[in-house]
This record gives sequence, structure tokens and C-alpha cells, in this order.
Amino acid sequence: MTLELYHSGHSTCSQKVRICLAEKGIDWVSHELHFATGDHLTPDYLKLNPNGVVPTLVHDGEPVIESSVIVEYLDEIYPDRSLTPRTALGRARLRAWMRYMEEVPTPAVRVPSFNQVFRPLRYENMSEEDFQARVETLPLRKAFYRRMGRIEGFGEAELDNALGQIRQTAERINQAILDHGGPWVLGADYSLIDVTLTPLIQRMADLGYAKLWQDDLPEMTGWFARIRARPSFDIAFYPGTNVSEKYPQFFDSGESK
Ligand SMILES: N[C@@H](CCC(=O)N[C@@H](CS)C(=O)NCC(=O)O)C(=O)O
Repeated sequence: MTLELYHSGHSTCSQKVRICLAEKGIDWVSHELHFATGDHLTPDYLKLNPNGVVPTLVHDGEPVIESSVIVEYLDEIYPDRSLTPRTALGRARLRAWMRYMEEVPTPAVRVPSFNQVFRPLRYENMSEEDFQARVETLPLRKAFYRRMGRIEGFGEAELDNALGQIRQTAERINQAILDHGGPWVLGADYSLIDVTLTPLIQRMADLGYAKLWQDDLPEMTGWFARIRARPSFDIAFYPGTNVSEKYPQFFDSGESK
């Protein structure tokens, strides 16, 4: 069978899928898209993914979209090295965590990411007219981009709310390790929630926000150290996939916030 992944190096949603592929030892064909040139908004790509976002998995010609759906799909079609708990209760806990991950930390991470890197990188130097025209072409998140604005970025209240949500996520990881005995979020077995939380926490660390957990959440800090030591981490985060490394102009000397 052929598995093709349309993705972007530094997209956290793409990183979720790349970690899963690496954990399961699956071979795949890479199609790397570049947002700057609008590769994700071409008519051909929109046929695969009408949302105009990455990632998209194409399995023997059939597209599968949505990063959480993709990792679950991969775990189903490659049941070896399963990343899904064996018990009904374990699966219920996994699903609840997956919903939380989608609803809380995934959108929260976008706020500091766009404020610090993607807005100044892609939009600040566009004319207002070009920015508005670009926003009009986006199938999802027109409102997100309008709220951000080309120049202003998200305001303090929105940033504080996002950082609060990441802090809550870190506290919940810490508590889950205590409740289930670790070393992973759901206990003894590494699972899809460890996979999908990793790029979100890595992005926050990369942006300089590790202070949100590292001073007083030792279980969470230990979890993240174990995550980074897994071989899948370096495979998924190949050179150029951390924004600090790719766009150092938006970082001041690697200091924590
Ligand atoms: N719910 C989707 C979200 C995908 C998504 O937002 N992808 C971002 C990169 S992480 C993207 O393609 N953004 C394009 C843009 O901002 O124009 C998923 O999990 O696959």
C-alpha cells in the first residue's frame, strides 16, 4: 500500500502525524507544502482537503483529513505497535483526552505562534488589500485571521487566555501521570495522546514558554523529557521544523518568557 502525506515541516498538526508514523515504523511518501506560496490553497490540493490545511494523508489514492482522525486511522490499519489502550475504559480516557487536546491546547498554541512568528513573517509586510484578499481565500479561520489583523496581532487578553489554557494542559498532564502512575499520560503504555500533545508542548517550549510548567510541574517536565528522548521525536522534528531554528529573527537569544 502507498501512504502519502501532504504536510508542512513546522506545522504542529503535521508533526502529530509524523510522530505517529515514526512510532509505528511506517514508510511514507512526503509532499511538503509551503504556506508562503499558497500550496495549501491550490484547486488540486483543495480537492484532497477542502479545508485548505495540512496534513492530508492519501492512502492508496483515498484522502484522509484531520490530524487526529489520521493518527487513529493509521493505528487501525497498522495494528502492530498499537497506540490505543486495550480496555474500554482506557479507550474512553484516550478519547476524552483527544477531545480536550483538540478543543483547548491546539487552538491556544496558535495565538502565541501567530503573534510571535507567523503574523510578522507572512502578513505584516503585505498590503492591507492583499491580506484581506488572502483571508477571503481561506476555507477555514477567516475570523481567526481577521481577529489577529495584519499589524496588531492578538491582544493581551487573548494571549493571556491562551497561555492559561496551556498551563491548564500542563497541569492535567502532571495530574494524569500522578493518577495513572506514568510514565505516559494514560499510564504504562505510550498512546495517541502522548503523540498528539507532543508538538503542542514542543512549540510552546520552542517559543520560550517552558516556564509555564518547568518550575513547579515535575511530572509533566519529566514526561516531556521522556518524550524528547524517544527516537520518533528526532525523526518527526527533522532540521528546520522548529520555528526558532527556521525563523531566528523572531527570537531574542533563546531566553525564557
Ligand atoms: N483540525 C485540523 C487543523 C489543521 C491546521 O490547522 N493546519 C494548519 C497548520 S498546523 C494549516 O494548515 N494552516 C494553514 C493556514 O494557516 O493557512 C487538523 O488537525 O488537521
